[in-house]
Amino acid sequence: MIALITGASSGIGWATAEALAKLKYNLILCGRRQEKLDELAKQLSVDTHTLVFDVRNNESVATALTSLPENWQSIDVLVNNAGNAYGMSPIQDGDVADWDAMIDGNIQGLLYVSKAIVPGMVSRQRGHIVNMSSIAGKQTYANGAVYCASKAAVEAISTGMRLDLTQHGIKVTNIAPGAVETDFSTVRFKGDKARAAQVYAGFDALQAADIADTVAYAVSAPAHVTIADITILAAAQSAATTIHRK
Ligand code: 8X3
Repeated sequence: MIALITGASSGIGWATAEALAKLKYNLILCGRRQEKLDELAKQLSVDTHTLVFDVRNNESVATALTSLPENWQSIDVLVNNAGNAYGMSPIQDGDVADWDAMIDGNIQGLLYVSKAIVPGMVSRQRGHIVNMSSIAGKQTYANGAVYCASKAAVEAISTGMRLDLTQHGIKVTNIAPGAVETDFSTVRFKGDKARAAQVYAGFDALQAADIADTVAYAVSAPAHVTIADITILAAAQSAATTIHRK
């Protein structure tokens, strides 16, 4: 069985590669940094194929994915994990370049990759798509309008994909994590590590492996079961921005 993971060079994507390798999936690892993908591939005990592209560029996505060797083309599981948050500010202060980056990556990128992979699943009449959404796709919070909107779009796309693809034997799982301690907040706050650390201070945040376990659970469900939508919060978290800190 073959799984393709976008955003595999760090965080949830990296952990998902480890979890799916444990399930004996051979893995197509996609990301923007070849050396990171190589480092990940080296420690996995399954066959791997690495692809470097930016999901925001449809031409590179299409070129990379149509170049897959024949024995890597029958993808069973697509994990649309690549995505990011850039900036956090009230709407009137938002940076247009940040908005573009979030909309291009989190929405268009997911669509471009899906466009390259899903037709093959339809022709094989089997497959499983796992879309990485966020609690932010279900609950909009202050200073996060565009990030939340991009993840709300992922929620809608997951629902739409399920409506269109169930008849073709394809399952769609939407996963909505809460506060996961990765470099997510460092990227969001443009490298401000102290500010990023505050996000995860005073409680046990989710770890990338917790989300990877959920992906593994969803793809391991019996043939007659679709895990459609899972929200995962840290135990100390009750809503997107409501966290009980010590
Ligand atoms: C990341 C979760 O709540 O920080 O998608 O937006 S949150």
